[in-house]
Amino acid sequence: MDAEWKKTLEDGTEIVRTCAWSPPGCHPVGCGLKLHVKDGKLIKVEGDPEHPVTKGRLCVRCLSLKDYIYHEDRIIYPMKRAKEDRGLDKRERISWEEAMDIFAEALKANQEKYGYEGSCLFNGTGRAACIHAALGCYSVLQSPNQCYALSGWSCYGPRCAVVNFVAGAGIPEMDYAAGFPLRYDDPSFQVPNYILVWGKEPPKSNSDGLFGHALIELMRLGAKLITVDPRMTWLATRSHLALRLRPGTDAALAMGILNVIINEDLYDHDFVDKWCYGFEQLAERVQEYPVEKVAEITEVPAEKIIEAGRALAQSPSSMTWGLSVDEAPNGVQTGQALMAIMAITGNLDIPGGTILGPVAGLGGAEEKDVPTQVPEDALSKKVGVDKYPAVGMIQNTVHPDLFLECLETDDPYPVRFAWLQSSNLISPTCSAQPSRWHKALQKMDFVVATDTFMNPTIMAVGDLFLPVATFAEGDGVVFTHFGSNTTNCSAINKAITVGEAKSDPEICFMLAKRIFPDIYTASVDELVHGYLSGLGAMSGAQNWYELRDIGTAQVPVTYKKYEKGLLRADGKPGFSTPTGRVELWTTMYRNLGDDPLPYYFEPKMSPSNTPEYEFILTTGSRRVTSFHSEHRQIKNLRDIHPNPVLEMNPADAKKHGIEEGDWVRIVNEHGSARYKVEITPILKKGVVNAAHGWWFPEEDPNEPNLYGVWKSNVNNMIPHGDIGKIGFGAPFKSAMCNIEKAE
Ligand SMILES: Nc1nc2c(c(=O)[nH]1)N[C@H]1C(S)=C(S)[C@@H](COP(=O)(O)OP(=O)(O)OC[C@H]3O[C@@H](n4cnc5c(=O)[nH]c(N)nc54)[C@H](O)[C@@H]3O)O[C@H]1N2
Ligand SMILES: Nc1nc2c(c(=O)[nH]1)N[C@H]1C(S)=C(S)[C@@H](COP(=O)(O)OP(=O)(O)OC[C@H]3O[C@@H](n4cnc5c(=O)[nH]c(N)nc54)[C@H](O)[C@@H]3O)O[C@H]1N2
Ligand code: SF4
Ligand SMILES: [Mo]
Repeated sequence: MDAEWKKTLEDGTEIVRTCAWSPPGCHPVGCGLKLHVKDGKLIKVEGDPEHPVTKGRLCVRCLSLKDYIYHEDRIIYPMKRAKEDRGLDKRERISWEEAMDIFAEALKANQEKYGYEGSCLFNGTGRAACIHAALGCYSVLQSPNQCYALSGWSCYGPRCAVVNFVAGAGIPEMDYAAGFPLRYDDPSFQVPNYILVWGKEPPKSNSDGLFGHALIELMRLGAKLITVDPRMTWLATRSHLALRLRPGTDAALAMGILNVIINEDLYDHDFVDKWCYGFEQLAERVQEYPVEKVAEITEVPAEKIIEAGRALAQSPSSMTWGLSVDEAPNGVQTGQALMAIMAITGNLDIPGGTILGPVAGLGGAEEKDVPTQVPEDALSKKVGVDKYPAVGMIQNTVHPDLFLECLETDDPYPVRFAWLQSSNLISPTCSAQPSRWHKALQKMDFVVATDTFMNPTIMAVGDLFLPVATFAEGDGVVFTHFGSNTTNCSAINKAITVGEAKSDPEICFMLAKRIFPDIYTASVDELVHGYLSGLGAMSGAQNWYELRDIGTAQVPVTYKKYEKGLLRADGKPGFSTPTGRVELWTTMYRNLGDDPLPYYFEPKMSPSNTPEYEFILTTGSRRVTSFHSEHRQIKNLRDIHPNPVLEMNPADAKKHGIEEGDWVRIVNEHGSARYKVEITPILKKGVVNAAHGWWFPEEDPNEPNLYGVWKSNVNNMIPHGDIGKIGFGAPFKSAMCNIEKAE
């Protein structure tokens, strides 16, 4: 890459090279951008052709960045509202000085009354903010209660737990040569024969740091896809095999594929002998899943299951697994079986295979270089980790379902100070049964929010609004896969200033200096860049400024790390598990009270368990025009998808006399929601797919309407607490419902 991060043209226009993260929302792909700035204003955004992975490609959200940044509704100054005015569209501009005073006084009052554990911080997903959440929660609030409120911690956390327990490693990802300067031409890389794309739609989601377009590049080089998805997605139509399963039956399908690989003796005997533990027990368990039975459970034809097993045994083959593994109470078993497929076929950590990462969490360990931490006695009070230690171990946060119960009942103790750091949880986003969270949050003595726009959650309960900078307005770092299996680490460069908005790390250190003036004596700028230098260390750069000059540092993959002693703390070959091997029979599952071998169970709500419902309800498949509840106010994005859509198969629609564009009400025992029907053959018969994240910025913001947040709130139909044994996974991708025509 060009060594200059900023250039000035003759007419005074500055061109700032940077990489994207959030806000506005995205996962850490870190797409390369060139921001054109004239007279301090962003005038144009283009892709950076020099970025080694994204090579100038951008999606519509980054191309709309200007509209987001300069939107008339954006809040760019600190605001306060009196507690008695909660739920009313009132606010008053204040200075940062006053805002910090209000914050510090409220926190102090809360700590005096309820202790360090009496406060909490909510973070959403995958954004830059989730990396900084630990700083805000553990170092500013000194509270143990960092909360990702999605029932069953159903995003990324379950997959992290699976790999950690099964292979003692960080998140696995398909090899797409992202860390090599020569990319696919690197002599050590091999194009995979098959790529298993499980419950994931990377061209739309670019999730977890995977650049979705890489799948298309690999297809062009000859790789064939096997997609596992109830919807016939764009990728599925281009797949060698499209396995259209019944939602929620993933674990059964994975066991069926294992049955084929083992019974047809297609597995890699050498790898299994040297590096796996519990193969005999797994071989016995898969006998309970003959393909005919699996075909019946999953609705995937037996011959396709057989073909998938035979294909994946052709090494190198790889896997990329998605949110559908997490958003199911049976998900950690699905993940365990998928890891077993990759392991016994010898596809782990080989060129063109599924690459393992070093262990590192998303929910984040405490930032050790920061001097203030949670006091020991408060740390041991983290809510819910006694019952679900896996969540505490892997994510280092509270257990979301138990935290809601804690807020509702004050058991084990009252929590009365909340920081909505990056979550709009009462919208159909980061919660099951958001109306319960709404009520629970109303009990707070004080709520501070750091965000870019007003949203239903902040409108309902926020007392203080601290305006956050977009990624174009502050320095930062972005690394793929949240530091776990990172192939690229890039600098985010401040190009413009908008109002008085500050970046998340700036806000954290401003507050830290206000609360602990004797401890944080350096300037905010020094504190922020010292902290960013630490976060960017995996790039190999000495400090953040060096990373800025590099732009995007590639972190080359080392293959077969298990042979080289690179996965274990003691430097010995093998895996960082109790047996030193990939545990097909998983000690940690057993220790946590679950079955050590993978198994399938029918979802609680399913055609056989709840026959009163006609449709399987899956939700939330991504659309490029929005990130969860974000972007609804950006006109050119909203114009593409103006309404909350329910996808329905033509035969199902016909049976109910429903026509394209009709409004319907989806209903179950937990709630109901209003949706506009899109009739499409991509959806399996008997399955409907509801979009999530909907609220209506153009509607009345005041309680009880709250921008219409309850109208199309599909999450009110997802039960609270229907989670897996070790605390992970909830049925966001496989609930049940009936459908009625609506006005
Ligand atoms: N039904 C259903 N519900 C789902 C899902 C589904 O598939 N189906 N998916 C779930 C998943 S996987 C997730 S992760 C959750 C997401 O849930 P949330 O993370 O709560 O998503 P948002 O509602 O977009 O809220 C994020 C808020 O943070 C702000 N924000 C964005 N980036 C930043 C940042 O860097 N800093 C700060 N301070 N603020 C920022 C945004 O403006 C927005 O208001 O939704 C879940 N909800
Ligand atoms: N544009 C955009 N990108 C995003 C987000 C966004 O809101 N907008 N959100 C981000 C976040 S936080 C996340 S976690 C990721 C998620 O991104 P992905 O991991 O790609 O997951 P989804 O898009 O939720 O769903 C992927 C596919 O799963 C299928 N599916 C539904 N039910 C099932 C099932 O039971 N089993 C199987 N096997 N498949 C099923 C859906 O049809 C869909 O095609 O996306 C991230 N990227
Ligand atoms: S995936 Fe799209 S929104 Fe996300 S950083 Fe890349 S171009 Fe921007
Ligand atoms: Mo997510």
